[in-house]
Amino acid sequence: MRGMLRRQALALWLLALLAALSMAGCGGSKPSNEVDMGVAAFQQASVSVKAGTTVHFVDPNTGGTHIICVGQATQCVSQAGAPAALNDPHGLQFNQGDSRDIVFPTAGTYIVVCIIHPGMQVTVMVTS
Ligand SMILES: [Cu+2]
Repeated sequence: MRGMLRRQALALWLLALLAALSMAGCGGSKPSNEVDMGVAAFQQASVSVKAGTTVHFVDPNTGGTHIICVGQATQCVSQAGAPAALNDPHGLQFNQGDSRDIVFPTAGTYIVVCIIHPGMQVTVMVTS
């Protein structure tokens, strides 16, 4: 009887430890394919995804209006292999609260800029 109680206590302790570990693993951290927009800056400098998978662009309710595209500085410059939505010369507008999953079909390195906010850019590295 004593031994059984001890085993149960040990099992409970292990369960608690596992729960704590799994919560630590996702304690507020974002998915690795997520790019967040602040008021005037991307919150990540770079993101890496596999070709054919999505980058999750999020403009939170506390963000701002952004117009993003593949480009340089505050200009859209189309690039072979970039997603069509981001190769648009007018860019893709995000308003506060918007989020979009954009598929990057082709391996390469793409600089995504915001044409409203100078210096707002994120490097998307797409691996094969
Ligand atoms: Cu912006």
